[in-house]
Amino acid sequence: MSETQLEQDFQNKIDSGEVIEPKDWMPERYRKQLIRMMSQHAHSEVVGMLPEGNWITRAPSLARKAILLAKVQDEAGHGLYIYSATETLGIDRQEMNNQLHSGKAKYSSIFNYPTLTWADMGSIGWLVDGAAIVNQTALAKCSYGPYARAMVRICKEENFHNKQGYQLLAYLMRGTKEQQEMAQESMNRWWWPSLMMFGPSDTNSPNSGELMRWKVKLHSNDNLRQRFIDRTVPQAEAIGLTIPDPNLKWNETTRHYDHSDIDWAEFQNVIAGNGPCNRDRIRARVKADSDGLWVREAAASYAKKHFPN
Ligand code: FAQ
Repeated sequence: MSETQLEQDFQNKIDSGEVIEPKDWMPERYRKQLIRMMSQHAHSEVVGMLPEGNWITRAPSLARKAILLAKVQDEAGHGLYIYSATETLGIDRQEMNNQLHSGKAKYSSIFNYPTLTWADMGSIGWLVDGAAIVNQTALAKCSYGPYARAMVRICKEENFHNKQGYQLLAYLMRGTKEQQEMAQESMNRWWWPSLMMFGPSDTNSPNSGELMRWKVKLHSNDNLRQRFIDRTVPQAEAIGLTIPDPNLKWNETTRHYDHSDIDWAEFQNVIAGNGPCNRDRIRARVKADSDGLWVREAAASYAKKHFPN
């Protein structure tokens, strides 16, 4: 069968809602795009452990420490599921890690911001996991089977993360004036970077057209961003937090919130490697990779000896 015919059959399968599995024929470009997007997603989960890990030893109670530990551990698991799903496309984990360390592969811009106060643990859970859920609920229906299946479990866990973050902030908002101010100050810093998680605006998103045609992405960046805003504003209002956007206003005609423009220069600067924590994040990952080398070598040697086939 000619390449053109194979591509046509592939597109027909996608259009009719069939799921693509690792052994199915797929265009090389589909495979490459999935590796790019999924490996970046896996890296985000693992790099995303760093800003929260920063607060484990300083959690204000044993219960909060246990919740935070469980959350950070969940993120490691999410990284593992997505790395494994990406490996079904013919790339191994070390190669993905090398791409992260060299800067060839990106990870989410959001994790280049520092966690300065305890309230940031609430903002990450509520806003960052909240944004991740909106994006990943759609990805759970994407055309590539292993990615979609990984998303189902991840979304369940992210819902727990989201709720604990919201509850943390709600608790602070019922506390002293200082606690309320800490929560609001944290919200002020995390709101705009959370909106940037959805990627550039649709008119500036080079990968969206292809990914939507292949039903990897089911909705555009702006569409998902708007969904996140619409569901988050009433939540903020319910606990007395103010969204740091003077132009935020419910629009009766569109039935969505209008909002100010996003600072795209800041977004581009962060994804180009110049955010407040980019260098620290990569340094930490490179160190973890080299510190863990002996463990990987020992495991490989054990496996070779005891499970030769
Ligand atoms: N940060 O053409 P598009 C989480 C890049 S998981 C950095 O629109 P695309 C869980 C993009 O890669 C969060 N780079 O790209 C958690 C591309 O560059 P490239 C991660 C970004 O792929 C919570 C260029 O800009 N989630 O938070 C970003 O169609 C708490 C052009 O952009 C996922 O990865 C960004 N925000 O759409 C963990 C979900 N946005 O690669 C710990 C899966 C764009 O050509 C604690 N990914 N870029 O050099 C996606 O849905 C998509 O890949 C988008 C980007 C929407 C992120």
